[in-house]
Order: sequence, then structure tokens, then C-alpha cells
Amino acid sequence: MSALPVPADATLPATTAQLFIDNEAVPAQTGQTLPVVDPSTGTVFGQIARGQRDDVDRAVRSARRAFDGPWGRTDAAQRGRLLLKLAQLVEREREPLARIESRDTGKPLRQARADATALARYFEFYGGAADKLHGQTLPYQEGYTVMTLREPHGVTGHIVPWNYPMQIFGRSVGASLAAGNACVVKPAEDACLSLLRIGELAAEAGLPPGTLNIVPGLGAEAGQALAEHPGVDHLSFTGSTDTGRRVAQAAAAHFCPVTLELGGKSPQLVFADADLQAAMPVLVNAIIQNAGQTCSAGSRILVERSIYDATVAQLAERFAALRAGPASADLDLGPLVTRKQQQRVWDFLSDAQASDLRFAAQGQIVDHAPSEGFYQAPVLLADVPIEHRLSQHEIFGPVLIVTPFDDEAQALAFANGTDYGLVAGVWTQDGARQMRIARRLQSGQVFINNYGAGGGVELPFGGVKHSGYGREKGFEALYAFTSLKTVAIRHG
Ligand code: TXE
Repeated sequence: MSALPVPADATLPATTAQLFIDNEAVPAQTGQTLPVVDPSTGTVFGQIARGQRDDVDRAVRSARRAFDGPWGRTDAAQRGRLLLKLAQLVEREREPLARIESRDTGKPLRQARADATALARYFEFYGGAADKLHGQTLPYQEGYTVMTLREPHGVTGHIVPWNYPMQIFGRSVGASLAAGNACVVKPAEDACLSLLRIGELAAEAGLPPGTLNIVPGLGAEAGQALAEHPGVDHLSFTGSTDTGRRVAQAAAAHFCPVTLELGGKSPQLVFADADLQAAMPVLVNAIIQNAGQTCSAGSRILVERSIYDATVAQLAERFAALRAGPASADLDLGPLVTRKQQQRVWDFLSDAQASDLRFAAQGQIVDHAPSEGFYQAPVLLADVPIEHRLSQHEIFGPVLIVTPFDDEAQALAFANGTDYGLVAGVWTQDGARQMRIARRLQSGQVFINNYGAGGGVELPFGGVKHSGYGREKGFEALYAFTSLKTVAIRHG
């Protein structure tokens, strides 16, 4: 039986996607389900099993058996081969995976395709890295040999949000499996179909039963149960700051280490000497991609006053040309993921209106977009004071904030002046300033004269301050998924 309704096109009948445990599709123990909603139309097109505490427990036990059994005995080179095989299967299934994701999340098709490509690349990167992760020998006193061993934690839990299910799954599960852990994944209740299909592909690639288990369900039920489970040895969480705090508290009760990626209010600093022509499409894309529902969205632009009016005018021209519509129409933006997200963005925009902020430009929702879909036209807000709520909080929608600054010191103060610190962009031709600012920005990543570096599977990623802690992506992530053991031998 398939875990999935497999909605490879937009017209499939409603069926129920099950949990994926021990390489098998199984119903939730309560038999309960949750609706799957198409954000482009606002209609229900399927059901997913509603995993709860008992299901999470079953998945953790299954992962433990795999870790103590066949998976734990699989050597690093073979783990790498299996991940490379999984990468190939994801490539083979790129189009159906993209279509599932696009329907489930509302992403325009080409963005969903890019996510599937990135997922394959994560498995490829970590497949290649699996047998290159090792400890060291350390100089110590005469008569000793001391070494460190990098060992997997055991069972790792992964709480995945709905904005980039495939990419976030790839970066955390890929690294964890490469390091030798067995995984239990709790996808977001709003978007889990692609991940259930990937579970099946992992089984097809040859991962032993229990190595990768997927339990969809509500955050407060399955998510909380996973964070609290004493059998989980490491947790990766991507989502909101409030939920991240709850997850970290639950994990602390059993001393479980956590990696937290909690979003941001990422600034791009544009100085008067910037190459504006090169910057402009990047500035727009950084907030438009995935309808602004991106943890690293470039959601604030700080512009030196001498070029401020010209920059806002150029941005406004581009914003006015942007179009939002159904995911299948593959426009600049799809709908937001849920009615709840749409309401959240509306609340921020009502606040902007109440505060008399300047709406410098707005894109359009195309006429043929279904009226029940969760659409939001992109909005450009100019002259927004740094202390305003819209400058301080993550909106998670296609709303770009622009603020002028007078000098480098003020630019830095504004850039660092929120609770977040995930990503920053700096646009200037002045090499000394590039380095000065890169060092002083409170941010996990800094991009100079670019933004996001095309996704950067290889580039360590994570935040400071309320954006979280720990690093994902790149080789660095592998360290988080291992614990270091020191072995000291006295041989005289
Ligand atoms: O997030 P939650 P929501 C931000 C963004 C967005 C806001 C709210 O600003 O507008 O969060 O989104 C699971 N124990 N980001 O409500 O609640 C949940 O099921 C364990 C930023 O969707 O953080 C889902 O799988 N897990 C972000 C995941 O946590 C729990 C991505 C994220 O949900 C849980 C998403 C609990 N008690 C939202 N409660 C980013 N950093 O990219 C919920 N979950």
C-alpha cells in the first residue's frame, strides 16, 4: 500500500496519506485524519493520518531498532552509497515530487522543482560526505595515544515546517543519516505529502526498515510528543521562535541537544556606491520567493539616503509588475500556505494602514485566481521607522520594508536592531567597508553583492539571537549530528 495519495496532477481523488514507519505505510493508531487543503483554491483534496503520542512512540522504537540493528552496523561508505542512490531516485521523481509540493504548499511549479533539485543535491552532498567524517589523534603526554571518535547520537527527531518541506528535510535528515543516526520526522500538518513520498523512495533506495520514519500530525500533538520523547537523542527544529522555545524546553527535560532555526528579519544594506542594476532583481526576489514565506527572506532594505528615492522608485516599478496566482500558473508568486498565514499578513498590513505607512507599490492578484485561495499581492512599504512593529517582526509574506540611513554606523545599528540575526546582504563596491560590515553584522550568514548564494547546500546556515542556534547545511551540520568521544590509551 502506498503512503500517499500521489497527487501527480491537480485532479486526483481524495485519499488518505498514512504514516511511514518501518518502511511501511500505516494508519494512525486512533484512525484519525487531518484534511489536506490546496492553498490555490482553498479546497480539501485529501486526508493525512493524524499521528499522535503513541504513533511517535512507535516510530522512535522503530528507529531505535534500526540504530541498534542493521542501520547501526552499516559502514560509512555504504551509508553514503545509499544516500547517493536516494539522490538519484529523487532526481527520477523530480517532476511528480514538484507537483505534489506545488499543490500542497501553493508554490509556483518552478519553485517546487527547484526544491526537489535541492533535495537531491542535499542527499548527494551528504552521501559524498558520509565516509569523510572522522575524529582526530591528539598530542598528549609521553606514553599516551589519544584519539577522538565521532559517533552518531542514535535517534534524531526532525520537526519540519511547511515553507520548504523538501529542502529542510534534505538538509537535516541528509546530514543525520550520513552521520549514522536513525530519524523520526514530524512534517508540518499543512504540507507533508512530498515527505511521505520521499520515505517510500528511501525504502526503495535500500535504507533498512526504521532508519527513516515519518509521522505527520499536529504540532501540539505529534510535534510536542517528539520533543518530549526520552528516546530521542537530538532534535532539529525549524519554525517560529515561540514554538522553538517550547521545543527546546521540552528537550531540556531529557537533556536532548537541539538545533533551532527560527526565522529572521533579514536586512539588505544598499550603499550609494552599489551596483543598483545588479542588486535590483536580487532585492525583489529575496522577498518574493515562496511569497515571502522564507526564513531567510530579505524582508528589510536599508538604503543610503542619497540614493533612497531612486531606489524606492525602481523597486516600486518592479513591484507593480509582479503577479500572484494559482501555483499551477507558475507566476511570480503563488498563494500563502494557509488561511492562518494570510490572516497574519493581513493583520500586519492593517497595522501598516493604521500607522499611515507609505504603500509605495503593490503587485496584483490575477483575475483567474480562485476567490477562496489564500492570495496576497506583494506590497512595498517605504519610509518605515526602524522601531515600527513591521520593521521588527517576521511577517512571513510578500511585504518588503524600506528604510533610509545616513551613514555606515546607522546602517549597522538598524541592521542589528532587531531580535533576529539569520542572514544579511550588503551592496557596496568598497572592499574595506564590505569586510568591516561583514564582521560587525550580528548574523549567521552575510552575503556581499549577492543574497542567498543560490541556496548554498554547501554553506553553513543558522542564526544568532532569536534566530536560533546550531548550524545546518554544509559539512558543519555533520558535527551537530555526532557526539565526540575521547579515547586515551596509556601504553607506556
Ligand atoms: O509555526 P510553528 P507556524 C514562522 C513564521 C510564521 C510563524 C507561524 O513567522 O508566520 O512561524 O507559523 C510544529 N511542539 N515560521 O504556526 O508553530 C508544527 O507542526 C513541537 C518560520 O506554522 O513553529 C510544524 O511542523 N512541534 C519558519 C513546525 O512546528 C510543534 C517556518 C513549525 O510550526 C509544536 C515556519 C509544539 N508544541 C514558520 N507546535 C522558518 N524558520 O523558516 C507546532 N509545532
